[in-house]
Amino acid sequence: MTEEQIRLAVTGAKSLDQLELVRVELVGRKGSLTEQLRRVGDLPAAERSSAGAEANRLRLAAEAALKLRFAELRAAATKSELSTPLDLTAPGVTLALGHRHPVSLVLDELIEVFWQMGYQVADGPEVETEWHNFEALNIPETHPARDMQDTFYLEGGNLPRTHTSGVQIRFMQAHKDDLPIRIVSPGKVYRNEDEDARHSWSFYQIEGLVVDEGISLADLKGTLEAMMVGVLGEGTKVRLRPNYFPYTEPSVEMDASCVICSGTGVVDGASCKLCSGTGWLELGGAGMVHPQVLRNVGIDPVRYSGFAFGFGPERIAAIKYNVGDVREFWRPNFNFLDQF
Ligand code: FA5
Repeated sequence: MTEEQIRLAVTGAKSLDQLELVRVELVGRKGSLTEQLRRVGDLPAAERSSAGAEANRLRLAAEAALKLRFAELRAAATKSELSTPLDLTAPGVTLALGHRHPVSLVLDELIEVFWQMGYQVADGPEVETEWHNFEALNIPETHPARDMQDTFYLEGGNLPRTHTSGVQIRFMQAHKDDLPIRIVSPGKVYRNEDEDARHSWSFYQIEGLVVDEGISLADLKGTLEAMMVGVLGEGTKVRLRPNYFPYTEPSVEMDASCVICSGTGVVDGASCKLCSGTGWLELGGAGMVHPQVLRNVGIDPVRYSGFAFGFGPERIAAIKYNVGDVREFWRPNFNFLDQF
């Protein structure tokens, strides 16, 4: 190919699209000038130097011509765009507006309830140390409670947190000389789960922690009641059942009265499907902070006591919006999500 042929090909392009085709044909990965340069290596040694110089010269000439033509065509395109009259009657483009995710809606409502009770919102890292996630919460390496929260481990021994309870530890460590503490901490957690309608491998939790002098189980129950009435509505009742967590003593499981059958277990003469006829919905764990956990972070358990709780907002959202499967919240299904 001669320099003249290159010039003709480039100036022959009448639009930016055509010019792009010419560019690919000449200097693209499989373009003729690129090939020419590549073939230089196959020539006898005596010819290589002059053939290489010629191939380079043509390639540089092509690139310069392409650059010049690009500037000309761009300027022409801008000029023609500016001279086209603006049609003010043309229909507008509808912008798709995003909206809050149902789990965020529930978290916001919960935070609002706690904010009114004087709580502050605390944050914690999603990648947590084993010590904060387990050991400081009385769950040593060999403790069977680790099985309930099986997870993935990262190099160096850290892990994607399995619950938000590690934030209790971090916050108490940072504020042990600045009591009382009243916090909630929403965030994502990760577990190696067998997924089903009530379990996904990554989900949200909202943790709560209060530490002060004279805090009792009655304070915990009153707080949980206020929380559930705030999110599920007036008349919602709360029931505490004995449970076990290594970091609370005593530990409880909290049930709220069913929003569908109002705690009767019966709808239209049949057993309520949402609560399986029990009248109660299991929503989270709670308890009085274990004295050893207070000691672990340097707080005197003789003088201070506290309560903590951890809830799953997906489960609350599923109940509030009557969604049968918590995994639905995290599928990329806009038909579902656009309902909120
Ligand atoms: C805990 O995670 C404790 N850390 C809660 C706690 C905090 C107890 C403070 C005492 C003091 P549990 O594993 O039960 O407990 O989870 C708490 C809530 O998270 C459950 O009630 C449920 O609402 C939600 N949850 C648990 N696993 C899943 C899952 N796989 N998918 C969706 N939600 C889940």
